[in-house]
Amino acid sequence: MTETISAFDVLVTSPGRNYVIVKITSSSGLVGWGDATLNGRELAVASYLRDHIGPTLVGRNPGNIEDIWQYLYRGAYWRRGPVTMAAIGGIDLALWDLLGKTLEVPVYRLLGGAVRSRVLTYTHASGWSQAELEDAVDARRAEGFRAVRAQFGVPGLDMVYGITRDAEYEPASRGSRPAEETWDAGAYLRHAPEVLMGLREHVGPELHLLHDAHHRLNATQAARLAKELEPVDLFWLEDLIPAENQELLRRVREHSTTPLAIGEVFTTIWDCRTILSERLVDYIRTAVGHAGGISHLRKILHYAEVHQVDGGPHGPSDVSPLSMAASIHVGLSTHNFGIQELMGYPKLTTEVFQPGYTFTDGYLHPGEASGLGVHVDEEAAAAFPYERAYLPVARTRDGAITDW
Ligand code: KDG
Ligand code: MG
Repeated sequence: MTETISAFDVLVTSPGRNYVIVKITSSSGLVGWGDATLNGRELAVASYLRDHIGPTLVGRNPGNIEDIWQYLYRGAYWRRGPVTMAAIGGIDLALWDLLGKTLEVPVYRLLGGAVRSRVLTYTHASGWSQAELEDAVDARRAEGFRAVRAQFGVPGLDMVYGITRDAEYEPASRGSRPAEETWDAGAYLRHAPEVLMGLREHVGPELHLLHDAHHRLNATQAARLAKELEPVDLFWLEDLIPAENQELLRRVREHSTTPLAIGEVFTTIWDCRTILSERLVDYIRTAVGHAGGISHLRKILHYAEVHQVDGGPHGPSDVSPLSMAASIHVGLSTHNFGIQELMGYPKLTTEVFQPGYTFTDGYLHPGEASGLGVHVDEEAAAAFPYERAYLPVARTRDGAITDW
């Protein structure tokens, strides 16, 4: 007898930070789990799932993953956008997890099998001063990482996104409204080359160094930074300019050979079209959950492969361990997968998510458990109710809001 979807549920939980989890139960009693978390907008996705699209799935064949994807995307009058695509992504992940469990194979085998034995990963290190940054990078190296994203303070500013003196860094802060920071692109541009050159001298040539500008520069500033950072030999320079203006990256490319990465806020293949077809970046950063799930990320990566662009999916703490696992399955089975971000999670998350993927010697492996290989503890999830939290906003010195 053909399997059907017998129940569709959404869990919102906050074990250290907020997550939206999709639960799909099949008529044979198996459960597939997916991640639909959208940092700072979690409840909008939960409502989209619960109130609008979840009820349309009950009774369908959960193995028709591509048809369900097309039904939810093409069948809707209102397409695209982060809420829609995170919701579709959560469902897609849950369906792949369920199919793997039904066939008793890990998801990477359903995607064509392994094309590599392990997936290179990078993590974060930050320090306000040069010495603090070097200590933080050394600590991550000692844990086995071969690639580290380095963020640092800027003289004259009180706060800079991505830097903390706390032991555990979480980009979204709890409270009724976002924190506000001051941003000064000139001060940052004067400081960044010196810090990153110093860091390169400190770590030597082998360690991969990455840096993220969080879309805060204009095209002229971006070209200047990329050019000045060439001697640092970065693995990539990320999110230089606001992502909507993809054509402006042509200016940056004309002036520099520093490898570029962009795309963590893109949600469909159409958002990536210009930068991929013109090879305006070296790495595309779309996240498996935010960009419509495994089914859609694979299409983006295949399109990137045609243009010699590699994948480097987003993996901060707001991409839950379910998305992290899915991304590693995609990484193991997709030829042009370059690197996976692994920021790490607040300690409490392991009470809700017990992932089967492993980290060894700077590389990740998804494991051999059926499906995505992440156990979700529903009782633990219920013990951590949603808490409002936001990413900060930044203003320039005259008080105007800056780009993210
Ligand atoms: O939700 C978005 C943040 O987690 C994001 O700012 C982190 O830029 C980020 C990154 O590269 O991980
Ligand atoms: Mg980033």
